[in-house]
Amino acid sequence: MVQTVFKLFSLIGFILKPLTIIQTKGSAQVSKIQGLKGRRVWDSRGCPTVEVDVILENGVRGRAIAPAGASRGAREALDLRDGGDSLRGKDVQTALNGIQTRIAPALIGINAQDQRGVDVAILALDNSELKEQLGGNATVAASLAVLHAAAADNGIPLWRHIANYFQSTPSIPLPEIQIFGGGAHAGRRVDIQDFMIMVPGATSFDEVMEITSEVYFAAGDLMKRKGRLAGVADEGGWWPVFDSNEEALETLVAAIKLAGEQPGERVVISLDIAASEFGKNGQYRLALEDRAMDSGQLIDMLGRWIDDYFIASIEDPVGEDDPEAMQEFQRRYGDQVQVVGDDYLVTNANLVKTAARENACNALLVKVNQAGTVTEAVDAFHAASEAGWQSIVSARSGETEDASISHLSTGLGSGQLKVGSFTRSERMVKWNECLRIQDEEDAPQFVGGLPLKNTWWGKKI
Ligand code: 2PG
Ligand code: MG
Repeated sequence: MVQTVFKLFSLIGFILKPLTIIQTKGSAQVSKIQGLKGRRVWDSRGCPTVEVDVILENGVRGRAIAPAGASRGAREALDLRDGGDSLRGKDVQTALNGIQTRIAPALIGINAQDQRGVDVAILALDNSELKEQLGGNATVAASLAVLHAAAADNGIPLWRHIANYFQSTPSIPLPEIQIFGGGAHAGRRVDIQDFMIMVPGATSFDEVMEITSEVYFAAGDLMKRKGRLAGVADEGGWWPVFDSNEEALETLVAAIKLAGEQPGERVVISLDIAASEFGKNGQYRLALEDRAMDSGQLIDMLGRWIDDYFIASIEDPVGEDDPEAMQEFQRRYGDQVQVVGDDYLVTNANLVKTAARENACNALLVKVNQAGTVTEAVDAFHAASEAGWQSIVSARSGETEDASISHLSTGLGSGQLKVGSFTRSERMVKWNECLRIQDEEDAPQFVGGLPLKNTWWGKKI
């Protein structure tokens, strides 16, 4: 009897072993981490930030840099800064120290191909809710650097490694591109933060770039004609010299027309209201217009804008502390526009699930540094997909030459990518990286068209 059981086990082992070998020969090979090095580098606003180099035992390397937000959600992973007088309190020595003394020792010897295992090991070091001990800037740079090293180790592009590891269908995303900056990215010259365009009518990523270039410079020409050309805001969009928030929308529509496009045909408008920046407890104040309003009045105003200005997507229409108003906005306009949660969801799978249950949004903004690790960000993306939502992978207002998000958006097949405007290299590096990905032999398809049913855009085509 014992012998029969033993034979049975050996037989099962005999069948399973080759399968295991096939599996480990693919993406699951063992590539141990030999070391991690953090260093201070500088971002697009001239502020210090964290870069991490990972080296594997076989000599393969990976590198990533943490971005930094200016309009930050209250529940996102902490951007750990030293405080004090020097460098306006923004130095990152504490975060770097955590990388050297805690993250590196914990990751050495771990298989870089096991991204979830790596991220779990990082999380085990800091059980505070917002990664207050290590800092989200330290954890995100470490987590992303490992992802890069694993891709390099497999000899494949990062987007392909992401698609393999997370079992997704890659695609080249539809960009969301800022034409006018505002809010916290433009000294609060206007209240609304991002005035953007999308080109869902384009047939290729190249065509999106061309049309965006025409619209961007047409907007600059209009500003010049009015004597209002005053440089650019943090993300490269034109500095918003306007008398009202709505004037920015009027100018954007005029710029689309001046560029030879009919608004609502191939080109639509997308806004990030970033309402938490000018409102609390359901009370909002548009400083530019010296106008106070409650949630209902803000929602009414945005509804009118949707009707008047060819808007297809609105991010954070009300404050992150105003869930009833989010639900109300989604209820009233969720079948007309993409309702995106950024500060409201902070790339957190649990918050996405709650919002899906409460029907408070229909799209997620994915920022890896809000979550703090790659795995947590991808978990949030999966939660959004399960809810039937769209996802937009996004940069921060403080950026660098790191183009990981172009690969993340492509690899996950997120459908949309937001990286700021159409000038300044910390932005262009991300758009240009998509062009390079598109040129690869086995490049994925461009998704095109805003995949929303029932938007007025959708009704039009
Ligand atoms: C946002 C981002 C990018 P920040 O709010 O979506 O525009 O801004 O990185 O400052 O949070
Ligand atoms: Mg936002």
